[in-house]
Amino acid sequence: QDGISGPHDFAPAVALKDEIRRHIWLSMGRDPAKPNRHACFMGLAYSVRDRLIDRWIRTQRSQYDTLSKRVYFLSLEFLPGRFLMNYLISLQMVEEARQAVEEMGFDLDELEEEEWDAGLGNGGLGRLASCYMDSLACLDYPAYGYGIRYDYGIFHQTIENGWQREQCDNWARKGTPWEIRRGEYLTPVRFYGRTEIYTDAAGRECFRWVDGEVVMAMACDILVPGFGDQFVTNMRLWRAKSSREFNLDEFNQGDYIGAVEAKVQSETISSVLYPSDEMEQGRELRLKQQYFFVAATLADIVRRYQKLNRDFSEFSDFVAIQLNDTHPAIAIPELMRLLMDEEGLSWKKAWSVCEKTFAYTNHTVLPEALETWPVDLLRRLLPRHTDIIFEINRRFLEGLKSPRSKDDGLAGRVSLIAEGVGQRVRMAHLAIVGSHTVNGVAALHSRILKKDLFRDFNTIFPGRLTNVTNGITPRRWLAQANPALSRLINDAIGSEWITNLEQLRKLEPLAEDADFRRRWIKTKRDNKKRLARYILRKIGLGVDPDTLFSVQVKRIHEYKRQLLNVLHVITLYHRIRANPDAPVVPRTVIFAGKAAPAYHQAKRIIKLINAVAAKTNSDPDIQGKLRVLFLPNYCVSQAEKIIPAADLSEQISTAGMEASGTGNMKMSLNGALTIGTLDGANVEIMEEVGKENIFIFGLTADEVVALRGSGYRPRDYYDSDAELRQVLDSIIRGDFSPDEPLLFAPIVETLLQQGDYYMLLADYRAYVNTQEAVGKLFLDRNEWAKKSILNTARMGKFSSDRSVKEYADRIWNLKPLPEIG
Ligand code: DL6
Repeated sequence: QDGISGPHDFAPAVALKDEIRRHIWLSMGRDPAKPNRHACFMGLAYSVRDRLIDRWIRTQRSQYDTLSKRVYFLSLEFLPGRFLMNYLISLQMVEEARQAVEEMGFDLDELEEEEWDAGLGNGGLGRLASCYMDSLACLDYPAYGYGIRYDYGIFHQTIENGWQREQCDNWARKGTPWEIRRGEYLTPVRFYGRTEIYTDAAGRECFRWVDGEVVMAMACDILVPGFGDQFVTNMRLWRAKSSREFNLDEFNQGDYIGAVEAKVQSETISSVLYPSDEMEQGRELRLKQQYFFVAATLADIVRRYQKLNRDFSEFSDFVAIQLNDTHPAIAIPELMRLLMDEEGLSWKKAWSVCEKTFAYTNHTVLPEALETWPVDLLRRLLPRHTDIIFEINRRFLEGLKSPRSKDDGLAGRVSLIAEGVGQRVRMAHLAIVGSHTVNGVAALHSRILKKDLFRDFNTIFPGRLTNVTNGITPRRWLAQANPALSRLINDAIGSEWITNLEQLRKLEPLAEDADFRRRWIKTKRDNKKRLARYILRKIGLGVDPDTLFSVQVKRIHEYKRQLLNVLHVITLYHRIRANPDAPVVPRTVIFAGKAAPAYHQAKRIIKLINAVAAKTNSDPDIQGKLRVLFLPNYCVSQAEKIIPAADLSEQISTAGMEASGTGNMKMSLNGALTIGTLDGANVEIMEEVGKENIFIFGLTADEVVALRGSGYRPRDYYDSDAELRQVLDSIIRGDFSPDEPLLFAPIVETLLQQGDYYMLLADYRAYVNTQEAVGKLFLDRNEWAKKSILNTARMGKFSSDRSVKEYADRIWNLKPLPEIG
């Protein structure tokens, strides 16, 4: 039937080297006799892609044959990073590829560096989406990711004179071999216009959305293979293309160029990723992006469903849609519109389909990150959806008028519409009301949602709120990022952990094995040497792999408290200066992360880190004892180099504010010990690894709330702690900015004059003391190694395979596909 027998078509009849050459020749139009490194990378990439496409097509066939239910994962962000090594590992052809390119005179690790990261996300939320795609494929779930194929991903960060500068990330400039463009799948998406009322043939009053502008959405598929089997799924990312129609008015008035300009303008919809995370970005273009990808996606989903020839009442038996945060929440009124205006369903029937189809994941409790849209803007851009949202709200509030919820303020609190100077739509409320399940991303976070942020909804819809703790894929975050540790683990317990992370438990007894510990320590040291070489190459700074590598890598945000880490560094600096002969545990303190371009305080914190680094690193008294550095342009491929080398993982957010964190899981999986607050998934990491194998400090989430309630006075801490006072005074005095003494005053002001919202001063002493305990333990290399092994061994829970299985069982009601032939 298929005429393709599978992977045997590619090997060994034709050697991989010849395939690469053939692609260099015929796909790239270059002379295969003397390829450069880029050509060799592209040739290899196309050869890998051939294999994936073959499996992908067979996976698709199998999905059609089995009429399986599918999940659609809608996310405005995906952060896959690089693809090559991930694909080679999944196809289990790393060594074959290494040998083939070697025969052509290239080194596979160098070829890997040819690839630009696909940085189509800001941070945790987008990377989580990519980890989930990987797990969905590995577990053979019928699933598709849907998002936007941005021309420019997250900006490229450089550091100039200590300040962050942003450059555009033209990631696909040299062409990307991985995407499969679907010129034939052009889906029209409408904006603006008006709602028209008409009477249908049966005499019923109906609505339709007319006029306005139409933009076309072109599908670009990027393949996502499972590990070591035949299953391949895809992310479908949409690009905006202008529609064929001109603005007829302009055209007829002879303004041909004006008409073309308008068309070109429409393509900007998919140009650029908005670079703020945890910050609402209320711009019209952003709302256009959201609707653009949602409309194209739902059209695709409905088209696929209609092939089944079934009634829409069965829609949710075949379709589950996961909303990754509220960014795609406009999908709820869009599905209502499609079902009612295009398919003729009644409100009641359409609403019942929606409620059974959607589920929503919340990723933040920070008020500034909760999306709301001005009704005026929404009505202008999406008039029909605005009507539908108001009707959803009317019916929802109507339904509240039961004795159970006779609470005067309730309607105002839960309404989808916030009343104020101008009305705004609360997207989280829309997402909750239109979904059957709402989840937080770690146990603590979900508890906070239930008892605080979404308390009313938890009463109105009992059982709707739940938790699925985040996870990370072991394929990328251990097998790929840390080949040395993977080999050591494989030698000891076999390689089953790659698809069943609980297997790492078998390492536990080896913590007591002196020989294993020696090899463990050596592996970490080799990774630290590798990172040291990278640091030298990137910023010209030498670091000593025998020092304690403390690592804080994540977006720069005040709630994540990079500043608390800096206050500790300055404390150490003062201590060493005051007592140069006292023994110290030498440290290398590594920072990396991007600040949102308009987040001035975060950018000033980057400048402070660099200023402190410049001062400490150049001070002869400090040599060999303390090194501080900021690595520019944190991204997935850089994370893959840093994380395996971390000794200490800094997870020090104000308790209650980090929804989960996933860097905490990645570092612990790679044998780092955590110093952290009881926040997000740190709580569960502590439960898994054991209290004795993690350094927990500071206020709990409840204590933060209580202290805020009882009147927090940061100045009391300043007054009563001489060392803290010395640190803050040195910043205010301009010790780290002698040319501009007041440069960092705004930072200290937030702590002393503006109430220290993130409670750094309250946690300072506990943090510094806990860091001392860390240092002490680090001197005992064997004890440290035991705890390091136990951290890795006990990370099974944090595999994204576990998270995805929970979603499939408890939220999507989804079964894996039978094995693909
Ligand atoms: O759930 C993924 C990730 C969490 O691990 C982080 O703790 C959380 O800060 C992040 N949230 C966002 C919020 N963006 N929005 N909206 O990125 O999600």
